[in-house]
Amino acid sequence: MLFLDEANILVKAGDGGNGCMAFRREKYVPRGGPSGGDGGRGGDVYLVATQHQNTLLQFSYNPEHSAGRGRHGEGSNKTGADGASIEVALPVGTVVYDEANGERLVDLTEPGQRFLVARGGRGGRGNARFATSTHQAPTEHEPGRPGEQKRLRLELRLLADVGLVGFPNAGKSTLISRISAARPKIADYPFTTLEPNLGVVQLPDFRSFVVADIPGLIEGAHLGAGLGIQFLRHIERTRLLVHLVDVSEASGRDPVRDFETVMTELASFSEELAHKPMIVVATKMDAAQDPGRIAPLRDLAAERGLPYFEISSVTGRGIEALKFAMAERVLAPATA
Ligand SMILES: Nc1nc2c(ncn2[C@@H]2O[C@H](COP(=O)(O)OP(=O)(O)OP(=O)(O)O)[C@@H](O)[C@H]2O)c(=O)[nH]1
Ligand SMILES: [Mg+2]
Repeated sequence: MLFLDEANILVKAGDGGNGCMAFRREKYVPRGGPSGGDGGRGGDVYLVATQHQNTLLQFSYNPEHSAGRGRHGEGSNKTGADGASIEVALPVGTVVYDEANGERLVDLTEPGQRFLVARGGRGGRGNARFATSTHQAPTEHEPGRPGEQKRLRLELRLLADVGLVGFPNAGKSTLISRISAARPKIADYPFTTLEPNLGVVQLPDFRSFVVADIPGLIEGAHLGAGLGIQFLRHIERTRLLVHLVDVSEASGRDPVRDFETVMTELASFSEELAHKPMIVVATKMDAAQDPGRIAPLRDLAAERGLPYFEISSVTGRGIEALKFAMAERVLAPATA
């Protein structure tokens, strides 16, 4: 299954500055030599691959990226300053196409990889450049050349940063629908989710991460019970698992037992998966009045040294705190 994130952006390199026409003013000389300086070069636009972003979401708010223009030349042979170049940071894994002809321009595979995507325009020459022994008072001067401008299509294959695991009906799909734009099917019966859903979670500072909602696990899943465990490969490369446990009365289930069962199934897929960083979440708190169901799960999490949260996707309780706890564990610091 391929989840694609896409964005279209416009990159504009800076125009070159115009060449200047000027003549020296000298005492007693009616017309001095030509002194018009050249225009500065326009800035370039580079694409740079970064590990500090993992979606293209921010480009829907910010589709235009322009480098600085070159300043015009001036008298006294003053060359205009060059325009400032800019770098557009894209997640590692982004493939960049030129919209005009569909050409694949670059595949950003390595962190720090840099690609010159739009070249700044050359500055025009000032009239001082046109002087020769037989042409001592040239008036020719050139305009700056325009900077390159391209419409780009960006494509990124999404990989999940966080995997939601738990029993069927634990509230995984409901949670992803609360924290992202994903709208998976939600229903009051087990195995509602048959295929993984990915959702992009956005933070107020425009950072984002990807959460995978997968089918529920039951006892014996590694032997094929329920939907089996093959779909766990979709969360194999995540950095964090969020383990949802239904603590409501209506479930009639034993939260600690559900937790242990899911852990056993994870371990039978791979030890690595079972030992990934994990957050334990007690779900459906709005429908849980019995502290006798909640406390043992909280204690178990504490015993194992796992962070523990209580949420209700119905009332919204605990959702924001959980979201930030996930972000903290999968995102690099904002400044990096
Ligand atoms: N009261 C209450 N009900 C909830 C809450 N979260 C989910 N539910 C309900 O629990 C049921 C199961 O929710 P889902 O989100 O489909 O559960 P799931 O874990 O995705 O289930 P599977 O896809 O079958 O593995 C639905 O009827 C939800 O409306 C909650 O916070 N409080
Ligand atoms: Mg589901």
